[in-house]
Amino acid sequence: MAMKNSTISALIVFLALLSSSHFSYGQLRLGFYNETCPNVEQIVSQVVQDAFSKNSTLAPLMIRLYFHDCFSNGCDASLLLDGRTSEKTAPPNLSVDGYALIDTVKTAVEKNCTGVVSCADIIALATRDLVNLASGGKARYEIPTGRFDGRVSSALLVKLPGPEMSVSATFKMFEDRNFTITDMVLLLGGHTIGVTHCSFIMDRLYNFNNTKNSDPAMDPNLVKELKKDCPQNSGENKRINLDQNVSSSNIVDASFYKQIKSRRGILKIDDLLATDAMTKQTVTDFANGNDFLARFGQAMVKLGAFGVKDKSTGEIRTSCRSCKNLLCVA
Ligand code: HEM
Ligand SMILES: *[C@@H]1O[C@H](CO)[C@@H](O)[C@H](O)[C@H]1NC(C)=O
Ligand SMILES: *[C@@H]1O[C@H](CO)[C@@H](O)[C@H](O)[C@H]1NC(C)=O
Ligand SMILES: *[C@@H]1O[C@H](CO)[C@@H](O)[C@H](O)[C@H]1NC(C)=O
Ligand SMILES: *[C@@H]1O[C@H](CO)[C@@H](O)[C@H](O)[C@H]1NC(C)=O
Ligand SMILES: *[C@@H]1O[C@H](CO)[C@@H](O)[C@H](O)[C@H]1NC(C)=O
Ligand SMILES: *[C@@H]1O[C@H](CO)[C@@H](O)[C@H](O)[C@H]1NC(C)=O
Ligand SMILES: CC(=O)N[C@H]1CO[C@H](CO)[C@@H](O)[C@@H]1O
Repeated sequence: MAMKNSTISALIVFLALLSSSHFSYGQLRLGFYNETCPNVEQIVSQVVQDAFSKNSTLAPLMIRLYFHDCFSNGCDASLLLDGRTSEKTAPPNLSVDGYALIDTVKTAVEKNCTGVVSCADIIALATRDLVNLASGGKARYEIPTGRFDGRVSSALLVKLPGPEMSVSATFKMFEDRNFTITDMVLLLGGHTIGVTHCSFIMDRLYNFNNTKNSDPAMDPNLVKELKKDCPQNSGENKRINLDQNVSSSNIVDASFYKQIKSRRGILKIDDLLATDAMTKQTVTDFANGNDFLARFGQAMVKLGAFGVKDKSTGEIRTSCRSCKNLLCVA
């Protein structure tokens, strides 16, 4: 029962397509709600645009919320669940916010089509729209939908990298989730917008590696400036821009990579990215443009496909803050 060569090659092409589409999207589809909620993307973008015009800090907040939700146990809106020991009560949740915007979007979507659209998809769409708005319309990407909402949310399951981990230890966590080193460099480009609190960099300013000195890897002029904003023993915990280019601190663009190459990275991991042998060439490439905005969008799409729940492992919540399933753990 010999197959013709042409049949075999057609089969190979078919299998390759099947596995590549599986790798990129799994169950997710562009326009998953075409039939069941045709206006969903329009509704999300309307609500998000109104909110952003009043409060642009929603952009960095939501980008970080998306990362934390996806990276820890998959993009399943488990971070949104309220509960005494749910995911949002874990220490790294410090200053994660944007929950109220998701509630507003969910209410608007439910009004139009009830019980159809998952909270996990709302996060992915709202994040996409905010990246677009915060880039002045230059970083628009299509994102597939079809996620279901998780039924498990536990602070004990939260696994996120810390800001003082090495590049290789951080990469281990990305690799475990099938992300490449380039994906990691692109996604850390999320630090082109938003802030950190002084508490995350006090050691770099005052007692790096127990030397009682500042981190020699940081531009000494920047150390001087930051010491003014983050004085020792002040009891304050101010916000510091992650992208130290004053003209683009709140803009999604490639300037973050230029800053970290000039020893002006704020978090230690940002600084290490520019000097570690595994990542420095990629950082240089993105600092020089290299289509960063388009590639950042594709990395966000890939992040959004991680750990997605399906009909049997997830649900469509009515309120993003509470499970429907009685067996839900939150
Ligand atoms: C890989 C290791 C990462 C580490 C260790 C890390 C760590 C941090 C820390 C410590 C902060 C400051 C939090 C605060 O003081 O309130 C922060 C902020 C932020 N992170 Fe990351 N992050 C990482 C990756 C990412 C990724 C992949 C994204 C998005 C794609 C992202 C997006 C953000 C954004 C937008 C902010 C600013 C939030 C705001 O302004 O409210 N981070 N990150
Ligand atoms: C939804 O509609 C868009 C635009 O017509 C199309 O590209 C996409 O493939 C459709 N998706 C599904 C799942 O039908
Ligand atoms: C913007 O929204 C965030 C999240 O809801 C909130 O913490 C912050 O206070 C708001 N800022 C302004 C200026 O309203
Ligand atoms: C959903 O919204 C669209 C346009 O915004 C509108 O035409 C449609 O009637 C709405 N459907 C429901 C059930 O509210
Ligand atoms: C990563 O990819 C491999 C090979 O395709 C697959 O077996 C594994 O389940 C994936 N891991 C995760 C966490 O998605
Ligand atoms: C921190 O100090 C330890 C021991 O003194 C040393 O081995 C290590 O290289 C230092 N790390 C950095 C980043 O300077
Ligand atoms: C700062 O940001 C602007 C865009 O707003 C960009 O043109 C410039 O190259 C950036 N400079 C550095 C040194 O990052
Ligand atoms: C919003 C929220 O749930 N914040 C919690 C973050 O985690 C700390 C403990 O690590 C809680 O005290 C906060 O309530």
